[in-house]
Amino acid sequence: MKIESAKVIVTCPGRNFVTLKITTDQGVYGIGDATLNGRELSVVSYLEDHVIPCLIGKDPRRIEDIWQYLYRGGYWRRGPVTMSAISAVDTALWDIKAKMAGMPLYDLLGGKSREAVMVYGHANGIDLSETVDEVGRYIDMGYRAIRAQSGVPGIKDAYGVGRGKMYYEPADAALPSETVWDTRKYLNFVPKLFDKLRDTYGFDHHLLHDAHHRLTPIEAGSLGHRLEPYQLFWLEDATPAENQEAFKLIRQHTTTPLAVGEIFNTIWDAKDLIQNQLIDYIRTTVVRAGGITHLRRIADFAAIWQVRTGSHGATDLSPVTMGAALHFDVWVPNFGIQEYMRHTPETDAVFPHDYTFDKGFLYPGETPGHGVDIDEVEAAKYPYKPAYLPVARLEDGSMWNW
Ligand code: EZ4
Ligand code: CO
Repeated sequence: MKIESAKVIVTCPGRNFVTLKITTDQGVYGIGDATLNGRELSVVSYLEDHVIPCLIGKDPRRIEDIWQYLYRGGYWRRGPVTMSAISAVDTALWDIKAKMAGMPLYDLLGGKSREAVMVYGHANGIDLSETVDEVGRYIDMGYRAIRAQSGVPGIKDAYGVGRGKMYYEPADAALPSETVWDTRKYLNFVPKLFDKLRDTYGFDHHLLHDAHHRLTPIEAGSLGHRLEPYQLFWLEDATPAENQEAFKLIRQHTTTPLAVGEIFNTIWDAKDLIQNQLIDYIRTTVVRAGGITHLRRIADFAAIWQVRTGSHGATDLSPVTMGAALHFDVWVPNFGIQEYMRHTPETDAVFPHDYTFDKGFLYPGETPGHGVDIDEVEAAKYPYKPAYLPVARLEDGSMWNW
């Protein structure tokens, strides 16, 4: 059995997605997501110019060998462009193998460990009262877990308050838009938000919050401590994690659970955080951290230290990643939670899929493979449009972390 052809499909049904489709000489095909928000075309080139020529003629059943070939064989290891490309190949090959076996992907991984995947939705509003109302709307829709992000008095473009409510989308401009950030105003506001949320809705739902890399370790420790009365499910990306040791300081000051890892590419980005038990949830995803093959390795390592999974699932991760992630989630023993942001109807039409939402849970389907396809005729209707994430500056003009 051989890989006969492979192609990259770029489409923009409201936002850009990059998809790899691998076809075998027996007619079976598989697809993988390669979308890297704001840097999409670099992965297109990496795949078309440097990966696809090496894949043609290889045996698609040898997933592990192909993974090692692209990782070790590339010499230049790791990084988001390389690892998103490897992820796309790996996801497509698992899709092919599961289709050949006639099994949903979760059966190939070892079968279901649970019946359903708990997801968290995104409530956001321009101010405290709108955000409180939005959380109520998510509770009414059946969500068990809700992330709350709010506009902050005195900060015009706080993270998490994008255009639109049903379909939050931060990559909004042909060149990066500039936002202004003020940590003092933010730290003053966030405990008030969660105080109001618990006061209004009680303690039966999981509440989450994303600090989106804005704080220093000691600021994060202080915020975590002040949020303890509100029993968050997690505080996400409290501080940048290039320096994994930075989380020691946060841990010394708070028992608020910590999550990190949506921008991580390999186990090496998370090794110290996990083995020193500096985090509670690892947020690596199928598309960013080397596909099913590598994500499984991270999860098994994390299980030793009682760190659970909480995969990234924003709208820039295509339905292909969502579908594959659900098969992974329903199998992985140390599952924690899955992020879920709805895609637009246009996106859902480009990527027909069989996963379903019911009462706060997502369910992978039963069709062989990961259950997500691409409609190439639909995809061709939406040509690529440059779109960047915003950047952030402090009030004095210094660059900060968006
Ligand atoms: O900013 O996916 O938890 N979710 C997030 C996202 C990220 C985007 C970046 O492409 O932090 O909203
Ligand atoms: Co995040």
